[in-house]
Amino acid sequence: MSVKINPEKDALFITDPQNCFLPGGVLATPKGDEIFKVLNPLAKKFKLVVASQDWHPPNHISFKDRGGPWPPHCIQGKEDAEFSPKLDQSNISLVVRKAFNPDEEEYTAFDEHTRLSNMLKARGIERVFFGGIATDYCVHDSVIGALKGGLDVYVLTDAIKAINAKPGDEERALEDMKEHGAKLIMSKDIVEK
Ligand code: VGL
Ligand code: ZN
Repeated sequence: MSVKINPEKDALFITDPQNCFLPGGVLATPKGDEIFKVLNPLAKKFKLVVASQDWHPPNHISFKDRGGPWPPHCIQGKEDAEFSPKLDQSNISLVVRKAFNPDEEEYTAFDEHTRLSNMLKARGIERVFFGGIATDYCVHDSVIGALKGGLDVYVLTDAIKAINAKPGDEERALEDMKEHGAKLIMSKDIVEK
């Protein structure tokens, strides 16, 4: 399988490349920082690179003290919520923050708050290539959101990492994205036009 990049019609989407989801962070994905050696060079091949940022207020509904599943993480303005120092930010031209409403969980960056699909389509984007964290939460939900928004979606399986809160979450997320129409590829399948 080889996929040719068309910089006018293709965008790279880097999901939540934040300290809290990387080794040393409160919601670390094992080997999470390995995504950067794939994504940093790849980003140079795209004209439009978008990154999302989980951006919670301190009283967010997803936190355990409010009955949610997670310890406090990605709190607005804190070190934990910053992009990893390993991420080359020089190629990123748009950052989309999400899950900032205290009473709403939001694993997708492609919802009615951001209207991201429409914005990308208005710029001529037809295909979005996904990397980032976490396969079983924000990558999965953003991929489904982008597909529902009418975009063609490619998931870069060597540029994503899972939390795996329950065994098998990663496999189920990959299967579900595929069933919804996402194409699972490796970064080496991408060739420049
Ligand atoms: C995420 C758990 C909680 C993610 C965000 O970015 O996948 N996971 N908040
Ligand atoms: Zn979160």
